[in-house]
Amino acid sequence: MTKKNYKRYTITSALPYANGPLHIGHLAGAYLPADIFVRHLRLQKKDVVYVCGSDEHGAAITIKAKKEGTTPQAIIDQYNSQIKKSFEDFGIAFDIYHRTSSPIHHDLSKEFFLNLYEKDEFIEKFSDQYFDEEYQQFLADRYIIGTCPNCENDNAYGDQCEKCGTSLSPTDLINPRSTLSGNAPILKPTKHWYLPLDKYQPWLEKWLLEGKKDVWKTNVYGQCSSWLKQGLQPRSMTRDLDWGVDVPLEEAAGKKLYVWLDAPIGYISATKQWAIDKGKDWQLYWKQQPNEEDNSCLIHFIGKDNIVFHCITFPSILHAHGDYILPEQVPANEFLNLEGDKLSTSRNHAVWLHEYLEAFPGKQDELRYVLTSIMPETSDSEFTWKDYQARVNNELVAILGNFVNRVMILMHKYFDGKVLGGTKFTNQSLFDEVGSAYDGVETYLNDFKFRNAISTVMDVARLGNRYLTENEPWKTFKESPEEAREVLQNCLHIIAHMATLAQPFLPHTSEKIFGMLNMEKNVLNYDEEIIFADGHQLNPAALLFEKVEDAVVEAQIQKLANAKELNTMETKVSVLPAKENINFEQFTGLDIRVGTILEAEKVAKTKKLLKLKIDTGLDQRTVVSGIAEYFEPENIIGQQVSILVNLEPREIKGILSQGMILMAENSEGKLTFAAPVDNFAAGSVIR
Ligand code: B3M
Ligand code: ZN
Repeated sequence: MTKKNYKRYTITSALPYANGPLHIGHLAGAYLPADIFVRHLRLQKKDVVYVCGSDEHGAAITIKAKKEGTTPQAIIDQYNSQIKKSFEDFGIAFDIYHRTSSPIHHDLSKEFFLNLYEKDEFIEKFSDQYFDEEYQQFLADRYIIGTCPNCENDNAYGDQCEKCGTSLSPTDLINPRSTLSGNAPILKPTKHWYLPLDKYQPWLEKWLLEGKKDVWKTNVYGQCSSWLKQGLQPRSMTRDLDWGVDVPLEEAAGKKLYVWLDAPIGYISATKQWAIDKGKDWQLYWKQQPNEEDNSCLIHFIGKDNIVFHCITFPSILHAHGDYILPEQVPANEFLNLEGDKLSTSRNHAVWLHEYLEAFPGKQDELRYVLTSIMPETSDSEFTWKDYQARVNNELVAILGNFVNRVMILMHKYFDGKVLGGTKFTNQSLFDEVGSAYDGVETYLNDFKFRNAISTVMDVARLGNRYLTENEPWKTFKESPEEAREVLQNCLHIIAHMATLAQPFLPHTSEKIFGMLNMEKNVLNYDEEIIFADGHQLNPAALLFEKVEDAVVEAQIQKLANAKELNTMETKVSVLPAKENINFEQFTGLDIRVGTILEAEKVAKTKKLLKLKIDTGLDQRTVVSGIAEYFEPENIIGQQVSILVNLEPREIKGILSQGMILMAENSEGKLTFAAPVDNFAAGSVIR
């Protein structure tokens, strides 16, 4: 990262959609790294604001509400509080956790839109958009799924393929279908306001391609440059939706701002709210200052699926507006996998933060430690419970916890926990090594190398353990208690510095250590040498970490396996249960024949019905069949079918239907004809 000394920092973490709880992938992706970074800045007494909040708009919310048969408002209220609590539990130290449903956010988003509108930045155009006839609704991007033209993933969304990351328009999809009705949508004209990304392309090339080369992480820079190479297209900033921020134009009644227009503005509105609450000036954190040196350093922490929005779209909006600063850094992480498989909310293949804390109460730092150690900084990484156990037992318990515990126990045993005269490090090489750990952590964090940074902190614990073991105060105590005291007190210095260094990573542990040390401040200045007053009394030793037993880990592995099994069972449940037995007479009572479709036409004012004329071999008769969603009338003339000919005739939509066509239906409701494999004479008996 650029080594400039910034006057101020504006740090953001992606606003999670308030449509589900958080799992370890979220934490490792966008929140832990930001929290560590921010805590580190705060330790250095930097002026920093760290903002986040719930993303409460967009189809992610309305789709969830529809699925659960409730309102979007109920969904966002429920998940906003659950998510907020998880963040608090894990010590993610936001200055504010806000909501995009708040009035201050709606106002600011509209202001942004109008600012660009008045500058004539938008391209206004009518375009054909997908429309679900059954639901009488235009379909937002996320309401359309289809096959990705890039990687052939069958479940790509209208705005993005989550498999290959390509950003898409709904009309790019092959075989699009509506997620509301499952039908193929029709195209209908509607007016929208487009952000001319193509117009900003030359500017982006300069600012990003030239300016961020070797500055941004390679995974981020690489993605951006490949988009720019493909050439940017205008992107619509409005949607035909009934949930979101209103487009502030009379002619746009009923339309909403695109969620990816308003969501990043959520960072700014959150800062505004924080400034109101704290009596600060939000503009110092977001606006360009008269003197460039005074600008705040804006950093967005996100997961890799959000790169395009934070590196291309949002900066373009800020640039078009003109008053705002641009991100210095967007240190996006890659994805975290779980036990050999992608994390998946829908398949419940996840370690949910609230469930983790039920199983491991008070063990936030253990998870923070493991996730930081395996953070997917430059490529996808993997969480396994065995690895969790190994890292907790062999590192936190055996190295860090053990060091602190040994020193505390010995200090109490030999010296009643009283520090005498030992107000300074008396060992220069220890002092130097601890000093270089401070430099190491600093350098690594500036480069967003969280894994290296946390292992540097652990090296301080290793150093302490080695020093203690080499000097054996338990042996020297009898002959020379003063020597033993000196060694142990040097160890106390190491512990206090280690607790300071660890604070951004393991805040709960750091606090516990300072509690044991009975130190008022819970962090040191970086080069603080004098720590303890003569006669300082330590508090009793307390255990920092517990070993994770095999059984505990196995239970977690089993839990994931159970979820997997349940998931496959649920998939199978869509295979209908078997019906009760019938006897042979009942079976032979069914008169099923081969028939041929002679004519087919849609039944007026219905979506599903076709009126068919069938040659049954016995006669030519009319059958009304609910297959119109899957078959065009002209395509099925001549199709052979199986027809139940002795079904009581009945009237459907005013048409007398005589018989029933047999269809196979899969779990998704798709239909296909159950017909003879070879062409057979109409009237042939099926039995
Ligand atoms: N809510 C997407 C996500 O959770 C989105 C991030 C918004 S950041 C401004 O992945
Ligand atoms: Zn794809």
